[in-house]
Amino acid sequence: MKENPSDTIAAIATAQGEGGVGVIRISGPNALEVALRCFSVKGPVEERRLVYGSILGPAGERLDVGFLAWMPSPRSYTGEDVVEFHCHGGPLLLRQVLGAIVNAGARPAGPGEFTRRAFLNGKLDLTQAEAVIDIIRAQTSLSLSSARGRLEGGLSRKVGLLKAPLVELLAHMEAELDFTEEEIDGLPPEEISSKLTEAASGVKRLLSTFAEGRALREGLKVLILGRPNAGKSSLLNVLLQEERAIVTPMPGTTRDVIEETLELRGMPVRLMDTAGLREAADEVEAIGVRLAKGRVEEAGLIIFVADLTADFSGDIEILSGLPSAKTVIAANKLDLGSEKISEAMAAFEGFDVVPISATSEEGIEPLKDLIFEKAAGGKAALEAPLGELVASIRHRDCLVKCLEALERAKGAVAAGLPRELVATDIRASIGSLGEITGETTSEDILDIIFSSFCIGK
Ligand SMILES: Nc1nc2c(ncn2[C@@H]2O[C@H](COP(=O)(O)OP(=O)(O)OP(=O)(O)O)[C@@H](O)[C@H]2O)c(=O)[nH]1
Ligand SMILES: [Mg+2]
Repeated sequence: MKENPSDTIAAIATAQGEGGVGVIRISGPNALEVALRCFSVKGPVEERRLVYGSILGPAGERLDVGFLAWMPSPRSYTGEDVVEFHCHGGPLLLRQVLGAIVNAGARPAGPGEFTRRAFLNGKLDLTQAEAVIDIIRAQTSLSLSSARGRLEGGLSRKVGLLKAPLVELLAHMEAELDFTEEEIDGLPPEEISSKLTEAASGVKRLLSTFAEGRALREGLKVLILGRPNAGKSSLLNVLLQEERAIVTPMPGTTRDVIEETLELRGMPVRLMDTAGLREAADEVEAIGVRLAKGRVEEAGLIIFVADLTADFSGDIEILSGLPSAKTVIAANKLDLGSEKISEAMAAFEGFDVVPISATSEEGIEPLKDLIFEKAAGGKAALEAPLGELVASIRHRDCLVKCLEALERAKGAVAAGLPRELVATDIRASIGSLGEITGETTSEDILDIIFSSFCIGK
């Protein structure tokens, strides 16, 4: 995007569609001048107060009556002069008002341009700017809390804490490079190594929050698999608390992939019920089985439903082809087959197994706990505050790059390489942390981030 801070930009800030009130936002050096060309008001326009008046079209005709709010730089969302019009929330009306504002000298804003300006003017760092869109898109209470915590600077603070000791270490080493040995005490290699190890374990701890952060931000895809008649559709219905999928005593009931979303312990979950896995009896079923298997890769978690009243050998065969790290087993029909639990536990050794009954609903709550825990990457990972979770692939990749640079630095110290080389790697690790908060982020990356925003934000 051609970012020119001398442009004054404008966009409809409220959602598309009909609403009680619609807000149009103008930002840039000429915001007030542009606004007053299409707003007639009797009294003075005071800053940070709503003033009532008429909104005028290009020929001076009245388009609407409403309020104008003036927020002069730097105390505004973007840090620039900002003016808002609050008028009736009709889509056509709002387009006409925006047209009048553009006619008066503003340029229509691109996606995320207001937030991009807020970032460039230092009102928000990059993780906070990214959190703005996460707040808008949040579907569940935990997702929202996590985004809110990031907007409040939770993740940035965490990254800052990782960075500070590295900056200190680098400063010391650079001083060593500038002075002779008599003038300054050099750090012993063991001390540099131990500082690097400490930093690396901090980065690893932060990285371990990615599974939960991502699941909260993007939603977790949960695939229900199992042999015909095991009770997959019954489990889907119980989790949704509605009769969504057809359940019959006949094996081969479900043919298509049935997808539904639900909130599980505050986490957004996309559940996929599938056709039972077996040598299909007809072509439709065969397609269903293929579709089910095709979803394994994209699933964040697999619930494999086994039937406690049936023989487990078929299950074991299918399970051998599934990724065990992301598979949990729901041993179903507990109401009929409780005496076979220990047999099931032995047969499914190496997997997490929860005995359940989709009919009596016994075991469903423990199953939900396990799904949540697995999605978050284990119990320990769940302890991090929601606002400090690593939630996006961009953040994860920066941390991985940081870790690689720290490992290189450690290797260089161990190999007795010159301090300049160690310093270069430490500098790179600091740079990767800086990319997370946007201190060292290229224009291209900013383009990618802000292009995913809506216009008007
Ligand atoms: N007693 C008992 N019956 C169950 C339980 N869960 C499912 N059933 C019964 O098992 C039969 C099959 O259930 P479904 O949910 O249709 O099984 P499915 O795995 O979706 O089957 P397909 O779609 O054919 O692969 C139905 O008659 C259900 O009522 C359970 O926990 N206890
Ligand atoms: Mg089914």
